[in-house]
Amino acid sequence: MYRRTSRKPIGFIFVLSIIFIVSSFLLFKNNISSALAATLSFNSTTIDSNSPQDPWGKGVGDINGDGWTDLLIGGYVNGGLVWYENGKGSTGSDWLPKKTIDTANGFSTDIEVGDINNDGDNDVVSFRYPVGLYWYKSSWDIAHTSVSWTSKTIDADVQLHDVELADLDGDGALDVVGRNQAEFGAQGDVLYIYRQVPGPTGSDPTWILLSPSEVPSIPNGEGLKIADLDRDGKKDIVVNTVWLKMNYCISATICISFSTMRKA
Ligand SMILES: [Ca+2]
Ligand SMILES: [Ca+2]
Ligand SMILES: [Ca+2]
Ligand SMILES: [Ca+2]
Repeated sequence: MYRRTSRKPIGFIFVLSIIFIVSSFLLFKNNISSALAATLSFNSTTIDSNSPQDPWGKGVGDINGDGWTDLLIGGYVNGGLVWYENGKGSTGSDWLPKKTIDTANGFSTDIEVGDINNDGDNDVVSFRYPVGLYWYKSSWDIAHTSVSWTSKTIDADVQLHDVELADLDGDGALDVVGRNQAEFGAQGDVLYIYRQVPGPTGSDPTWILLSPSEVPSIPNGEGLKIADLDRDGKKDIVVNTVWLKMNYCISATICISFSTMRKA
């Protein structure tokens, strides 16, 4: 007796499955690409058509403490050191006209914002070419609508390309780290670490430059970042191919020490 055999088209189902999987993957990939393309679109906006000339110095930070990030520009040729208030915190406009921090020229490649003297208002740290590292003390009026600035010298003789602020020794006061660059005949293999020694209330801090024996040597180059890489609560220093693990001891004799950690 002839008995009809029911054969499942396994091969056909397999091919269909492969087509489905590949199609799904391509659709997913295209959707992701489209989403990324949409996310990564940028609009160029002119903030100031008459900005300081050769704006080597660029920085961001909340100068007026309204929760909105403001911009800072330092002119090398002219225009001085200025800040642009983010108007979202006041008028609702994007950016307010620049306000001058320092009319001097020669501002170089980095600007940082932080409350150096712990009075509750952010200050500014920057440097000029060929030499000079400064912090600018902010003084606000009672209504906190107008600010004046006083230039304070950290090191009049150092030449830098990068600067960062962090409380390296855990005493609650911001310290300053700087580095030059390997190009243009300069050397970027030295870290300049200035530990802040806060003054009595109302007076300015002093700065202690750590000696070469207290700071590990680093490779030549440029660029600088500070972050707590190993999450031990102590800020570490990152440069090319190396990070310096902070081991501070906070006691009657405050100290800073580093372990050099090279890239694996
Ligand atoms: Ca602001
Ligand atoms: Ca301050
Ligand atoms: Ca400190
Ligand atoms: Ca750490």
